[in-house]
This record gives sequence, structure tokens and C-alpha cells, in this order.
Amino acid sequence: MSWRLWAAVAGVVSAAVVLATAEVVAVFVGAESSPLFAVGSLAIDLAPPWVKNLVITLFGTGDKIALLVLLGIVVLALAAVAGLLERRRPPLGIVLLVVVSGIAVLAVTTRAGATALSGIPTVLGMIAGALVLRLLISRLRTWERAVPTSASPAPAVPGRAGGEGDEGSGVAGVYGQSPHPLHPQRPRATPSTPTPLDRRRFLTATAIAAVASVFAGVIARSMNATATAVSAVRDAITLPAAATPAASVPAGAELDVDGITPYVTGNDSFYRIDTALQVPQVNADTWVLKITGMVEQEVEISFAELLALPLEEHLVTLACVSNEVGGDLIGNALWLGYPIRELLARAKPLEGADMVLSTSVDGFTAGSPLDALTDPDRVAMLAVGMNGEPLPVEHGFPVRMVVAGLYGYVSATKWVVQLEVTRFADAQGYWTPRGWSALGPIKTESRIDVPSAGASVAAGTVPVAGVAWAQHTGVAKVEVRIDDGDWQQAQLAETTGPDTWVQWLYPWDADPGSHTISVRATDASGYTQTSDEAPPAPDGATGWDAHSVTVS
Ligand SMILES: Nc1nc2c(c(=O)[nH]1)N[C@H]1C(S)=C(S)[C@@H](COP(=O)(O)O)O[C@H]1N2
Ligand SMILES: [Mo]
Repeated sequence: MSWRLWAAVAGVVSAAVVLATAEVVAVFVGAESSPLFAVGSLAIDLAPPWVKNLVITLFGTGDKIALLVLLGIVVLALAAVAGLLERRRPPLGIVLLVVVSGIAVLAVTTRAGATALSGIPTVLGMIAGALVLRLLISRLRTWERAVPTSASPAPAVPGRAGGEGDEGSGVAGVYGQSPHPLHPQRPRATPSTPTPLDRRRFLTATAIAAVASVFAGVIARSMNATATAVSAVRDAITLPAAATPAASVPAGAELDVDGITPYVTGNDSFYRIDTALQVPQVNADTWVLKITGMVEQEVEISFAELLALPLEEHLVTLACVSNEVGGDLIGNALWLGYPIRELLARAKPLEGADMVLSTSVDGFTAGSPLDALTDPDRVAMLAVGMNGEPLPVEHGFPVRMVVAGLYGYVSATKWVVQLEVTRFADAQGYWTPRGWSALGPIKTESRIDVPSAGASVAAGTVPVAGVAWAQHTGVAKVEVRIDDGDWQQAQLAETTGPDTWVQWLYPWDADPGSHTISVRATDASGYTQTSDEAPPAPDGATGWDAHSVTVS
């Protein structure tokens, strides 16, 4: 093979590194940030009409594939040219690689729905590709320089750089047979039989880069393709209307206070907690839920069957046990789904069972008390909808559990595929052997949203406001205390019921100086939040949220 050919190979391998790196990073950033199809779409958008017509005339319904093949050929050719350029006129090859990758960055960041992160995979791919191209070409040049110029090599010229204006006629792997006058040999211990070390260094690096790119690239691409497919399935779903709609949100649920947490949390701002490094991609068309274990009758249900049932809608505030006092691992959404108790009734749990171990497709498990899931007075559902749309993929698409009053780690299994009826004595949820309590009822809590901690406010009437929650029980009272003063009752907003948080407001008549505001809630059972401070582990933080502020 000629040097030119090897340089072209180095270019192509570097392009493979760009694409493979981008695919791998896109697995984490989001499948839609892969540059592969973004560039294709951009090309389709930018192609002049006559080109489009020509492609359609020539290839008919295969036009998209033809276009991708064409694009592939162009990229392959550009990659080869980048290799040749980098060998002859460094760093022009890298410049070409950066320019072409830059077009790809433009393509991904300008497509519909692109976010600020969309360009990251391609940029990292570009950096990796440029580094590999530089490395491979420098090794290629070292190898070129090492090839003897004749069977009886001329005296060595140490440090002399070869490869300027040359055309390699050297035959790879056949040392000394195709000498080139412009390639003096380096000093060698045995000059007549140069070690093939330099050749090997180039070939090894090239082979490693090529194999790693193909291997990682193919795996990552198939993952990204699945992700794209699942979001397409999700986009195509139209959820049925609820047979039992949720109570509509009263106008009085939303207090008119700047900076207070909205009553309903949007899907985009809803907190996300899970053990998944990668969001599981579950196709609704093949999803089934199995109810197994201590039951008279195993039950299996498909997504279509689930949607055909009379669905209910409930506003429920989900909370994470890891939430610190004053923290924001909590959100309130409108969930559409089917009561778990109805499905358990079909399965008929056996005497002695007291737990339902729900399993996610990714292996996560949660152990919920059976009586919480069968209680006719508690919302416990297999949810398919969140705030009027199918569950977002990261919030459990196609189906998750939502149970009012229990922390997420013992109840809110996302991507749920199995409910095993069992006993606390026989089974444990994912977090229990990791130091968290087997039972996780949500603790009554309250949080100050405004004024924020450390804020400076003007003297006069200052709105002190926030949210409080005691899911399934309901908040009865919220009190605010300034410094060591008396507890003052705050005004409570309206709610749809006890399963959601409630906004509260205390108009504070603030005097100049430094002050500490504290809050505590009392729930409908009569329990008032304790001042004892406990960390989140093992069963939820306790203590009062407090903000220091300066009034001037
Ligand atoms: N499959 C799966 N489901 C899961 C978890 C998880 O790690 N994996 N985490 C749980 C925890 S700890 C919480 S607080 C809630 C969070 O749900 P969200 O991410 O939709 O807010 O999901 C629960 N469901
Ligand atoms: Mo959690």
C-alpha cells in the first residue's frame, strides 16, 4: 500500500472515531443529539429542489436511503482527503475535520427540539477525531522516515524529517524493496534489517481506533436508535380521557406571591431520581405487567388492555425520601392511570401476604405495603399519563406506579413490569439493604420559598410563603415564627385534596435588622412537625425549615 493510501485510511478511521464518540456521548445526552441523522436532515433541507427531484426520480421511495448512502460517500471521501492533507500539509487535515464536524454541530443544534446540550456529542467527537488523526498521521510519518532508502541504506541522517512534497511509493510491510530517495533511514542497530516497530506502532493505533470505533459505535447507535424509536412510539400515543376525572384545580390553589412554587409542577421541571445511568427504553407496544407471587391467579396485562380500562385521574405530590428539609426533591402532577387495587383484586392475594414488590425493567424494586395498595381510600395507581401527556420517558414511560403518601423509593417504580405479591419477611426493595427503612410513609413537612435564605428585603409587609405537605393525610395548619417570637398562623391556599402539597402565606410586618424565619406544619392527624433534626436516611429528614434574612 502506498503512503497515500495509509494516510487516507487514517483519515477514514479518524472520521469513524468522530462518529463513534458522538454516538456514545449521545447515549447519555439524548439520542436526538446524535449527529448522524441530523446531518442527513440538514442535507435534505438544504438540497436544491432539482437535486431532490433527481434523487426521487432515480431512487423512488428509496430516496432517503439513497441520500444517506450519498452522504456517507461524501463523508468517506472528505475523511480520506483529511488524512491526505494532514500528511502533506498539517494541520490542514485537522482543519478539514473540524470544519466538517462543525457543520454537523450546526445540524444538531438547529434541528427542531434541540437543547443547549445537543451539540456536546459532536463537539467531543470532533476533539477525539482530531486527536486520533494527529496521532495516526504522526506515526505514519515516523514509519515513512524509518523505511530504508535502499537495500544497502545510505548513511543515516538523524532528525531529518521526511515526507515533504513526497509521494510514497513505499510498499508497506516490504522493507527495502521500494526505497525512496527522499526517505533517508534513521540510525539503526542493524541498518540492513530495520525493526518494523514504527510500522507496527502506526498499524496498531489504526487498528485499535478502527475496531473500538466500530464496536462502541455500533452498540451506541443501536441504543440511540431504540431511544428514538421509543420516543416515536410515545409521540404516537393518544391517551384516553379519564373515566373518573380529577377534581379541577380551584382558583384559590395558586397564591399571588412572586417566587412561590407553582401548585402543579410541569413535566420539564419535575425532579427526577432513579438508579438508571441510562433512561430505560420500553416500547409500549410490547410492554406487559405481570402480577405474580402469593396470588390465586397470576395476571398479565398489556398497555392496550390497560388503556381500555376505566382510567382515573388524580393530583398527587410525589416526594423523595432523600429530600433535605427545605429541599426540592418533590413535585405535584396530574396522574392518569388505573387503580392497582383493581388488578390485585383480579389476582387475589393469598392470606399472609403483606407486601407488593414492584420491579422495573432495569431491575430497581420497591416494596410497598399490600394494604396501602388495596386500600379503597388511598390513591395507588399504575400511571400512564402525567399532566395530560404520556409519561415522559425519564419519568417511567410507558407505565409507573404512583402511591399517595409513600416516598418514591417504596412505591413509585418507573418502567414497572412486575408486581410480586410477597411478605416483608421474604423480600426487600432496592434501597432497604442499602440502609433505608423498609417502610416509607411521607413525613409531614413545610418549606419556605420566599424570601429566599440570605435575602435582603425592605421593611414593611413582606410576604413569607411556601408549600407544605402531608400526602394522604392533609395539611391542617402552617405556622411561621420570626426569631424567637410566637408561632403565627399562615394563610393556607386551596387544594384538590389531602394528596397534594398546599401553598401557604404569612404577611410579615418586618422591622429592620437581621431575622430568622421558621416554619412548621401540622397535619390533619394532629401531628406537628418536630424540631428534632434528622438526616434523610433511613426514613426521611425532620426539622423545621428556616431562612435568615436582612430587613433594611
Ligand atoms: N425504576 C426506578 N423507579 C424508581 C426509582 C428508580 O431508581 N428506578 N427511584 C424511585 C425514587 S427514589 C423516587 S423519589 C421516584 C422519583 O420519580 P421521578 O423521577 O419521576 O420524580 O421514583 C422512584 N421510582
Ligand atoms: Mo427517592
